[in-house]
Amino acid sequence: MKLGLGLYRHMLTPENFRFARQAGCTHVIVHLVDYFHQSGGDRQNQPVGSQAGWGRAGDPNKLWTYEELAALRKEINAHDLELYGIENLDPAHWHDVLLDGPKKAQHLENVKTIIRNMGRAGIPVLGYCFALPGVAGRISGPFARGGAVSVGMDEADQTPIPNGTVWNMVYDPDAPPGNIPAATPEQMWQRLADFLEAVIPAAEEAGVTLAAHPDDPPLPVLRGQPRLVYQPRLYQRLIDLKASPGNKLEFCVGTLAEMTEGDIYDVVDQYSRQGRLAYVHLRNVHGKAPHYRETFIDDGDINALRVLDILQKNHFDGVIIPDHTPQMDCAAPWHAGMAFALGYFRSALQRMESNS
Ligand SMILES: [Mn+2]
Repeated sequence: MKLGLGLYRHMLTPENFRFARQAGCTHVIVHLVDYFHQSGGDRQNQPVGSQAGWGRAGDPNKLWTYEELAALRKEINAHDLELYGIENLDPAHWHDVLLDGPKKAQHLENVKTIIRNMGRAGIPVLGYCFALPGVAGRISGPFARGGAVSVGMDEADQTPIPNGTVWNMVYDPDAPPGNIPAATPEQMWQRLADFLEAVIPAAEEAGVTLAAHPDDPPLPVLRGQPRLVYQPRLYQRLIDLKASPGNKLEFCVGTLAEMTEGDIYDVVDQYSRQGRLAYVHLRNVHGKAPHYRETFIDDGDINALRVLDILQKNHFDGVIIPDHTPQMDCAAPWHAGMAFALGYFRSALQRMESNS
C-alpha cells in the first residue's frame, strides 16, 4: 500500500509537492479540472450548496495534451514523488457522454484521446464520476472535533439542473432557459455501459486504469436525477459491466460508509478481494446520507485501522489518499487537516511494514 495526497489544480505548486513528500507521501493524485474558475468561489474549502456551481467548465477544444501531462509528471518526479493518477474529467470534454447528447461520439473520442495521452505520459489511473448532478446540497460548519470546520448534509438537494450545466459546472453559458430532462435509472446505466464499452479497450491498450467514484452524496435521486452507485452492492454491477483490469474503482470509503445498506468492513473486503480497487479515498464520517457530518480520520463511524488491515490482508497494492478532512484552526487549515490524516496513515502503514 502506498500513501498519496490529492491536489487540486490551483495547488499544483512546488510548495505543495514538498508538503506531500514531507508528510510521507510517495504518490500524488491531481485534479486538472479548474473548479471555481471565474466564479470567485472559495478554493481552499470544499464546495457546499449547488446553485452557485463550481464555476465554468474548461475549453471544449483543449484536451489535456501529452506535453502538459509529461511536463507535470516530470515536475512531480523531480520532487521525489510519483504521479499516480488524474481525478475527474472536465465536463467540457465529455458532457454529452453523461447526457447522451448530440456530441456523444466526439466526447467518447475526447476521453480516448486523454487516456492515450496519459498512457504515453506514464500516468496509470484516471478517476471519474459518472453523475449528472455531482456533489450538491452540502453544508459547512464547526461539525468536527473541537469545532473544526467540516462538511455535512441535512437533506437531499432536489433543485433541477439548469440547461448547459452538468456535474455542477457550466459548459454552455448561452444554453436556453430551462432544466435538463430527468433521465431514468436504466438510461443512466446504459450511458455508463456505452462509456465503458467505448473507452475500456483504449484504456487497456494505453495501460491506463479507469477508476469510478461512487455517487457522492449516495442518494438514489439528487437534483431530480437518478444515481448509479448509491448502495455498496451497485459497485458490483458497475465492475461486472466490463470484466477488464482497466475497469476499476476509485474506492471512497467515506461515501460507502454514508450508504444506508451494508457493513463497511464487508464492503471493503468484497471489493478489495476481487482486486478491483484502483485507489482508495480514506476519510471518516458520522451518520448516513442524507444526514451526515465528515469527521477527523480517528473520530467517525469507521475504524480506519480496521479498513487498512482488510486492504492489507487482500494484498491491495495501490494508493490511499485522505480525500478530504476537517479544517484545523491555524494559519494553514487545509494543510494541517491533511498532515493530521497523513500522519495517522503513515503510522498505521509503518506498523504494518514492521509486522510483515
Ligand atoms: Mn471520495
